[in-house]
Parts: sequence; C-alpha cells; structure tokens
Amino acid sequence: MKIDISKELKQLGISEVNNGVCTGTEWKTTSGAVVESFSPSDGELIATVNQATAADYHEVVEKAKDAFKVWRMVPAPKRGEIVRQIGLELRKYKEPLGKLVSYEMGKIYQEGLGEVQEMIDICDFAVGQSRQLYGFTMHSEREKHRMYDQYHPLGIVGVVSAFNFPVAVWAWNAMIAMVAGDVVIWKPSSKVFLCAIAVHNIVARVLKENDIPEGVLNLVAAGSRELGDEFFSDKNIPLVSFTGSTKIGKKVGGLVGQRLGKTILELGGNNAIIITPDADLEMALRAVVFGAVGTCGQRCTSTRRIIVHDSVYDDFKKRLIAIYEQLPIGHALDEKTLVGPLVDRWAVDTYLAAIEKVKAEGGNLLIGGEVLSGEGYESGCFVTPAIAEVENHYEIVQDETFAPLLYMIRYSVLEEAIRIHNDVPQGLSSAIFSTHMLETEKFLSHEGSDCGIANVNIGTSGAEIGGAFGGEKETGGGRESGSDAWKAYMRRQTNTINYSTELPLAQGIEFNV
Ligand code: UN1
Repeated sequence: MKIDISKELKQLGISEVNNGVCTGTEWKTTSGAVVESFSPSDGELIATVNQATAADYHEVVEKAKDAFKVWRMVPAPKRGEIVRQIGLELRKYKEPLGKLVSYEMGKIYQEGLGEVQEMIDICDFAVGQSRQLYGFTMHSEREKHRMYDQYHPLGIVGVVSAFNFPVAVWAWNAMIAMVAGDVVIWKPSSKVFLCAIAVHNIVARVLKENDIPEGVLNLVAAGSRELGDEFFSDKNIPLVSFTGSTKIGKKVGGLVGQRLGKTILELGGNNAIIITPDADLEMALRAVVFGAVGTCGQRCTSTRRIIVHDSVYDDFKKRLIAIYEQLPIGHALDEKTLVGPLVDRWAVDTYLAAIEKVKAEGGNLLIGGEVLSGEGYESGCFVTPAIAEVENHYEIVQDETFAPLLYMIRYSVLEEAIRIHNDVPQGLSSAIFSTHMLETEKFLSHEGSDCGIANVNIGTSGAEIGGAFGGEKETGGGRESGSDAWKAYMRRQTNTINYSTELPLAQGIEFNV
C-alpha cells in the first residue's frame, strides 16, 4: 500500500537531504555520515540526514553556554510565554507532524496524533509551571534570621530520546527545561531523525519571531557511539535526561555519574496487569489489548505480562485470543490498522529470537510470533502479535522484549499475584483490574506494586502528562513530565539571611574571637 505524505513533508520543511544540526533558528550545514530514513510501513526511503560531527557538537555546546547566560535572566513567566507560543504552533502542525511520526516510526496515525497532543499538553502545563517554581520558607532557629529555598536554572540539559516516542519525550523535557531557564541539546534516536528535524522547524518560527538567542533549543542529530560517550561525559552538561534501554541506561548512568552530573533515567519496563475475579473483564480485555499491541508493543509502558486469577483465566484467555485473531495489521497510516509495523527489521529479529526463547524455556505460545509477507507487508517489519503462557521466572520473561509479546501467568491468591508482579528487575508501570476496594487498595499500598506508576482499572500505557512519569529499580528512578518533576531541571539553593546586628551561630555554638 502506498500512502503519499509528500505534502506533509513539505509543510514540515523536510527536504530530500537534511542537515542534522540546529541551534534554534539557524541550521548548520553538516557533513557527518549520512543516515537514510525508511518508513517501516512501506519500506520507502523518506529522506536522508547528514549527521553532526564532533566539531559540530562542540560548536553547539559553546552556543548553548552563551545562550544560557541570557536565557536564565529572562523572567520565568516570560520564558513561559515562548512555550505558550510553541504550544500554539504545534497545534497548527498536529496533523502533518502526527503523520510523519506515524510514517517514520510506524505507530498508527491515531497514536501519532496522540503523541503530538502530549507535546501540546506539556506546553500548556509548562506555561502554568512558569509561574509556580516555588520554594519553601522555613523559620530560622536564630533570632532575626530568615530562611528559604529557591530554584535556579541548571544550565544545559541534554535530552536523549528513543525511537518509540520521537517527539513527545523531547517536549516533556525541553518545555519544562525551558521554563526552568535551562537550555537544551537534543540528541534524538537515529531511527527517527526526520521527526526531530520537523519539530525544530516548527519551534524555529516561534524562536525567530521572539528574537530568542541561538543556542536555547538545539538539535544534534548524531548516532555514533563515540559522540554519545562524549556527550554523556561532557562536564558542560549538568543534567542528562535519557530515555532508552536499561542496558544503555546503565552505561549512561555510569558515564554521567563518574563526573557527578545529574541524570533522569527512563529505562525499560516489564509492566503487568493483575486481573482479579471481580474485574470487569470487558474493560480489562480492551486495556490489555491496547497495552500489549498499541505502538506494536514498543512503548516502555506496554503491557508485557498479565497475571490472571484461576477463576477467570480460561474465559479471559479465550476472549483475548479471539480479539488477537482479528487484529487488523498493516500500514500505520491506513485508518483501519490497529497494529502497525515494528520500527525496523532488527526489531523483527529481536522479536523472533524472543519467541524462540519462550518456547525453549517451556512457554506455551498461544498465538502469533510470525513475520507477515506478501502484499502490503513488503517492508518485512510486520509481525503477528503473540501471547504465550509462561512462568514468571523464565529468563526471557524477566527481560523487556520491545515488541508485541504478551505473557499470561496464573494466580490463586492476591498476595501471590503481587509477588509475581514485583518479581522482575524493572519497575515502571503496573495495573490492577478489580472492583473490590480491599484488593485495589492493597495493590496501591506499601506492600503492593513497586512501580513508579500504579493504576486501577486502567491499563499500563498511555499515562497523562500531568503526573510524574518514570519508574523504580532498573527503570532508572527518573521522573519527567508533570507533578513536581520540574525540580530535577533546577538547582536548589538554601538561603539564610541575618537582619540582626549580632552573629549568633546555629546549634547555639559559642565562638568568641
Ligand atoms: C515511552 O514509551 O517512552 O504512558 C513513553 C505512555 C506514554 C508515554 C510513553 N504517555 O504510554
């Protein structure tokens, strides 16, 4: 199937050959290794990108450092005003950008639109936040002393985003960083460079109209490991916000940690839903299917495991398989499609290897696990989503497979379900389907889910931007997006002011010179 998006590419300023470095409004002519971007839906070449070199990167860092000196002194609500305008501009481009996300990455158009909506929502959130960068005031133990804490901008925030959310994750970080008075260097996944270029074209108009100095919002399209390592080790970057696999995240955490920089790590998940005897099974089915096959199982919040009570297990299994048998799989931009392609053939190979491993460890594959071929599937990136009955301790089950592979596990008492639920290295998102208050409250309690996100009668994926997003254990512990996640993008300073004519020491220490 051919779907022409040349009109949208033009609207978004994507040419056949694109440069990979932008410092706000200026694009730099880049000469690094060329990356070709293919659509996983039809295998067509969309466009190419000349990547940034190490020299380009150094230039961007210098520009960002200069820009920070200016940007940090712009009052926060005025910084928020720029973010407000970015939100308005994004509204104008929601459809073409949503289409490009869908075409380049492979998520269905509805999810592409949803992703741009997340960008718009976080802009609105950040505008409000720009007037609420609150610190506390404390009462000093000393007479005529005043204490408070305040938040200052941090500097350059390095944002490394993954292929699966090519635009929203940048926005969560960059829009909050911007109102916090930071400047941003964005290093997107090389699988989705075009989405990042399109975003920079959109924000460039706002930055230009408002005479924002070059270096506040920067893009460095560079996929090489060497440049990545340099970026993580760079002392000029006080905070690195990294979204990606646990394996790479551990390395990033190490490199940034060695120089005692700060990180926000948003790594793998192994998200489960517990389905209890009191669950509304119809609702649970819909949540499980969206969670497991949405974005073709490539969200870090995708549902990987369902832990189902004995009494409803067989019924649930039958109904789930019946839905899987009819899932429309196809071109991400075809509106009938519910399951698009995996991002590339490498992801397909990983999926197939995982299926083999499930079988080798004794799992019972109920459905799926095949690569589709023939008309409409020429790109080789389409697979049939799989369900397998497994035991939680299998090595493959303990691992995150970034594909539509759902594990079914049985339980008989809730304590056992929670134990199984928590018995994985990751701790991102979790859910329980139950109408029984004692069960749902237990799941949310200290002895319940150990994840950063715990939901009741909602699936594991599709979090709203208003909450803090992130997870525990090998998910990395970072929090992005809403709630008070903004604090990670600023440095806290405690101030004590003496307005007496004495110099009393804290703790009542006498020290007379
Ligand atoms: C991710 O997969 O890295 O909660 C982010 C969700 C989306 C974000 C996922 N709002 O599924």
